[in-house]
Amino acid sequence: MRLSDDFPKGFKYLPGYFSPEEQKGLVDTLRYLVKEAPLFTPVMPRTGKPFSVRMTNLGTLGWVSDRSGYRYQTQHPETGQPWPVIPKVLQDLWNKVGDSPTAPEACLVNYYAATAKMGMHQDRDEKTFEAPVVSVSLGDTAIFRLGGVKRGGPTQSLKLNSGDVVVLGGEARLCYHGIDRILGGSSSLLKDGGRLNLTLRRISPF
Ligand code: MD6
Ligand code: FE
Repeated sequence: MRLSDDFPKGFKYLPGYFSPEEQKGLVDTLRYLVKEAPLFTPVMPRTGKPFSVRMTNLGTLGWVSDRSGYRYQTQHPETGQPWPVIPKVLQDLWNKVGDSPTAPEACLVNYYAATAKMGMHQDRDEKTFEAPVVSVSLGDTAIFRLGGVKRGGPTQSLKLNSGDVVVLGGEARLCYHGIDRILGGSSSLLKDGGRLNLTLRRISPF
């Protein structure tokens, strides 16, 4: 395992980007938006095995997974409604750290209960990889694993605390990554515990 300050080019780790007050504000906003677009449990393509995370989306497009595959779509799979608009605070984050000339189209919202995890994956369902993926962590600390662009290469792990921002851009845009585990009870930000991860994405070419 490499030292955790030896990051691939294009990977940014911005610990404590959001202050505790900003995190509270963001959670209040999300609580309101999740009433409009409730968390749902996605299932794996073909097998139908449920994910351990629950998810929803904000923006003009949202990422979904069901028996027919992974894709971006304009509507919530259960309500049939368009996804809520991405709040200004997240648009501002994208503009500050995203190095991208256009706006994000999707914000995937993942909720991890204390036992949830996310296998190593690349984010490659987008039609362009020119723009980065910008991620925000809220609530319980997660053990994040970062690999290279090839599956099975060396990895490093880092703790993502509430308020931290991570950017996968440039040469790091297609790096493998995942969540090994959540440190349950490490934060009191979310009423019922657990962790929210927000990932801002651009789907279409500029
Ligand atoms: C998570 N993050 O932090 C999972 N994807 O819960 C991601 O899958 C991710 O942190 C793309 C870019 C940054 C990320
Ligand atoms: Fe990802």
